[in-house]
Formats: sequence, structure tokens, C-alpha cells
Amino acid sequence: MHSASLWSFFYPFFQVLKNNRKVYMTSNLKLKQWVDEMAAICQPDSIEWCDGSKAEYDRLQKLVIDLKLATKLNETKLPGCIAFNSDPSDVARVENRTYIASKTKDAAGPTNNWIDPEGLKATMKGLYTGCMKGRTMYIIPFSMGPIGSPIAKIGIEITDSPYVVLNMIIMTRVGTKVLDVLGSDGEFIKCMHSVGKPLAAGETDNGKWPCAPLDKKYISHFPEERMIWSYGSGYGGNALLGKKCLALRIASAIAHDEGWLAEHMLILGITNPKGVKKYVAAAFPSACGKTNLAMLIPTVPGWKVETIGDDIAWMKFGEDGRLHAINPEAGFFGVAPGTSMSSNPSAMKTINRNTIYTNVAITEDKDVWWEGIGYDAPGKLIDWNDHEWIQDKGNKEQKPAANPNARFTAPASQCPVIAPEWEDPAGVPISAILFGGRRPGTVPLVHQSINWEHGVFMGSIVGSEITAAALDLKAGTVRRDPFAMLPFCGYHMGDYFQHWLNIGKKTDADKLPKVFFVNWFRKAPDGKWLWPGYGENSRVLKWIFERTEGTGAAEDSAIGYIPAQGAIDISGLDVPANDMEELLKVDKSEWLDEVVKIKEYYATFGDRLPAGLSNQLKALEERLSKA
Ligand code: O2Y
Ligand code: MN
Repeated sequence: MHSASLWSFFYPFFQVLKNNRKVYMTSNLKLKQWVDEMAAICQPDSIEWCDGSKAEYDRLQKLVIDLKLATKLNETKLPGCIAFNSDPSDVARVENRTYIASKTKDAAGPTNNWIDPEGLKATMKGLYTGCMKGRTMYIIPFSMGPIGSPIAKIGIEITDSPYVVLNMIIMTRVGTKVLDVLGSDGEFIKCMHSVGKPLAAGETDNGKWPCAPLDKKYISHFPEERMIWSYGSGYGGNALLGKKCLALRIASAIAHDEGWLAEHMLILGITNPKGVKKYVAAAFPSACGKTNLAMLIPTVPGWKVETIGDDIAWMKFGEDGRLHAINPEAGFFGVAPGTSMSSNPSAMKTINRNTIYTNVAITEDKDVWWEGIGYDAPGKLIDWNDHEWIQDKGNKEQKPAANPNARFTAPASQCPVIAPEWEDPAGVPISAILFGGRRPGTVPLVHQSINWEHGVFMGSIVGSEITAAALDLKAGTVRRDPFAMLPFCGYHMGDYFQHWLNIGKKTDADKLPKVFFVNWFRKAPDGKWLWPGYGENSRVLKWIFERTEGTGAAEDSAIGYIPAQGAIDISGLDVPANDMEELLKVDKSEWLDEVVKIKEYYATFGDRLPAGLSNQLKALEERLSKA
């Protein structure tokens, strides 16, 4: 017998010795070797292969409650729910500790935090050495996308965090079936994670969220090797490696090489009163209400919106020449503050069971509460820092009870408006792509691109205006977030733009999605919002739907097609005609100022800015300069 096959034969028995809980009969030699290699470095007390079962979920839930790392919530009000509080140093994605370790700095481009891969590996191997002492190493086989879908990818996350395992079981498809699909020689993405807090003999976490200090946190991506190494954070996008790390940063690099799109986009299905259904993908920078739009309840009579995904879309050409999208995730990791029965009733109904809460406040009867939940705090709370908290509405300085980035992790299958086809392995055909941002001025409520290349231009200039004098930017400055991918593109942004342009040449123009730019955040000169937003956004979706059908009246403008007067259905809506005019206004001088700003921004890409985009900018300027 060949030595590799011998190893393969004896491996399951070796596992029995190392792990008295369960044995996994994976025949994938690369996987076995990688697990052994990392176990030898990290030196865990035990190893567990995860099967994603209910029994496993329940056992780990009990474990984190017994360890006082999580609180069991009110079983009557919130069955199956628990709440964690993280360390105050570990409450969000850490962009300045997130690295793209491509072989060259140039491959990462000007928008990424590049680091030399070999030096980084040496540093991180040092940190990983002995990092799991006193802990269990969990091996999580997961699929991003329906298991076995031609668009799906398999990842294996190694972690020492039961919080991560519980979240991954909700957010991805974990288990035995994934190993079956992987088989003996299937490819997988290595996702290595440790909270970076080894325990000495007899030491416990003592109910405290384990993590490493900020300067020891590393969220590292090796795009050429399709590998992720994360250390020191147990939180969200830093630790649930299927999400931003795999499904966006690594997948964007794979998609570039394989000719498809891995995007930071929600996917929704919209059905008109005649029963015709179309699918829309949409990219917005953070804090633009992506989850709310994905779960929107239309106010326009007879129209229906259903959710496919709220954060990430993988789109590939189908045999019909159209782009088909899947949501690679299986759950929602949504922001709790601001989520209420009025802002997003479907989200509220999704998270009333089997949900993990992180950094929310807890009421005396073990219910959850956060700022913007829609009602006052019911009595004394325990805030996310584990302190007693009594609401003092007169005190503007009062610290919030929930962390502003507090999260819920809930199964997508629980969403009352989830589309029945949300797990279709073939994906759904996309008719429209939307880009948007928070733009109080200049940008109208909605406009449509002239063609695909112009649509790519629209995606490239996505951004939100800085309102407060935040960071070092002055108020009114647009912080660009191209395609809402600034923190998530795993390679050179200039090459990413070119990739989008190339996608447009792979099929007939009429099979490509139509591209739109929306702006729910336009303000009147007196500072008031012009558009009511939320469910009323269905009126804009209706026009977009009609445009994809070739109906929906539009007018040419210098920036693209604008709804003709009366084309946006505002029946029963209290938006004065003047406001509607202001919402759809294209002010040439404002747009000429915008052109100047875009030129400055485009200059940051140097000669890697595709000619297709500089041509688009020039053409826009010419159209604006015509009388
Ligand atoms: O702060 C985190 O770790 C979560 S970030 C996040 C989570 C869900 C959806 N989107 C995002 C994001 O940053 O875009
Ligand atoms: Mn996101």
C-alpha cells in the first residue's frame, strides 16, 4: 500500500484516540494533513469535527451557558435564543488589522492593506503556536451556497471558539454532507481561526469573552493560496470566516480568475400584480438599510417582495446567457439597533427564536432590548458591558444600552418573506442591479445607466457623504466605496473594475441586468428628507421592474435615464409635487462639481484605471457641458 493510502486507512482510528467525542471518516488527505499540521502548531486539548446537527448545536449552546459566556434568554418570549457580550475591544470588523497578503503589493492595489505573505506567516505561526492550549479545536466543514450547487464553494474553518461554531451553523451549511461532496480529492478553502487566548492548566475564561489585544489581531487573506488566517478576534466578520473573508475577499479573487462575480449585494425577488417575478441585486455601503430593503414590505398594492439574501451575491452566467445569483449564506448577521416592527417587521419576526444575540441589552425577564427597537426600555436593563442600565431620556450623554454594532444571528429559513426558491442551486436570474449610497445632494432618487459600461461607472463611484466632521474628512465629502466593496475586494480595485467591464462582453447586451443608481437619502435645502423610504421604496422598485420590461416611462438626462414625470407611482403617498421634482432633479453644476471629485478619486488608481471608465467620465462631462 502507498504510504498516503496507509495514512488514509489509519487516520480514523487516530482520530478516535485524539477525540473521544466523535470520529469523522473524511477520506480527503489534504484536509487530514492540514488539520494535523494546525493541531500540532496550536496544541489544543481536544479536537472535535462538527456535524452541524441539532444535537451538536444544543450541546454547544449548553456549554457556553454553563461557562457563563452566554445568557439563556426567556424561553417563552425567545425560544432557543442566547445572548453573548463580547470584549469592548472586540465589537466590529477591524479594517486596520485586515490584510491582503498577495505575493506582490501591486496585486493588492491601493485600497487594500498589503503585507508580505511570508513575513506574515512567520508572525502568525508564532502567535498560533500553543494558542489553543486548554481549549477544544473545532473543525467546521461548511458550504457557501446550497450544498452541491455548481456555484457553491466548500470551506473548512478550524476554530477554538464555540461562539464561532454556533454562528457558523446558522450562517452557513455545516456538516457531514459537505464532507461527502468534498470527497477524497475535492478542493476546499482553508479558514484558520483562533481567539488568541490560550488557557493555562486549570484556568477558565471565567465568563469573559476571550480575544487578544488589538495589536495582536490579524485578519489575513492569502488570495493566491485561497487561504484565510484569522487570529485574536472572536467577533463577526473577523471570525465567522465564511462571510466577508471567504464569500467576498477570497471569492472575489476566485471570481476574477473564473469569470464570475462575488459581490456585496442583497438579492430580492419582486412580483407584480400579474404574477410576473423578477430578481434584483443591490449594493450599498454600510448604514444604508440593506437588510431593510431585502425584506421590504411594499406599500404599492398588489406587489410582493421576497428575500433571497441580505448581504452577499455570487453571480455566474447560466446556459441562458443571463447572470444567475445565489446567496452563499444561510443566515442573517444583522445590526440590531434600529431594527423594529416599523423599520423591518420581517427581521423582527425572523429573530424571535433560535437566534444568537451579541452585545444587546437584556431586560429583567431575560428579553432583549436595543436603541431603536421601537419602545422604551422596560425597567432596569443589563447593558452590553454587563452593567445595570436605566433609561434616562433627558440625558443626551447617556451611553447606549446596546453596542451600536450589536448583532443578531438568525436562520434565513425563519424569515417570513424568504423566497421559496432562495436555495435553488441554479440561482435566480438577475434582471436589475442597483447601486446606491447616502447622498443628501446631487444624486436623484433613481436613474438608469445608458448601457453596461455606464453601469460599471455608476458602481465605481458609489459612496456616502460624510455628515459629521468624522475622521479627517470635512462634512460634505463623499467617502467612495466602489461597488460597496472597498473593504471586501481581495485584489487590485482597478483590475476589479476591468473585470466588471469584461463581464459585460461575455453575453448579449440584452441579457445583461439593467443597472440603476438609487438614493433614498436626498434632502431638501432645509435639511429635511425628501423621500419617506422603507416600504415606499417599492415605488422605485416598481419603476425599475417596469424598465426591465421595456415599459416605465423615462427621460434622457446627462447622467442617464430619469423617471418621466408621473412614472413613479406615488398614488396615496403624501409627497408634494415640488419634492418629487427636487428628488428627480439633475443639477448640471452640482454634477460638474461631482465630475471634479470623481477625477480626483479616479487619479488614486493611476494607470490601472480602465480606459472604459475614464471614457465614461469624459463622456459624462461632455454631456453635462452641452447647453
Ligand atoms: O462588524 C462585523 O463584524 C460585521 S460586518 C457585517 C455584518 C453583516 C453584514 N454586513 C457587514 C458589513 O460590514 O458589511
Ligand atoms: Mn455587509
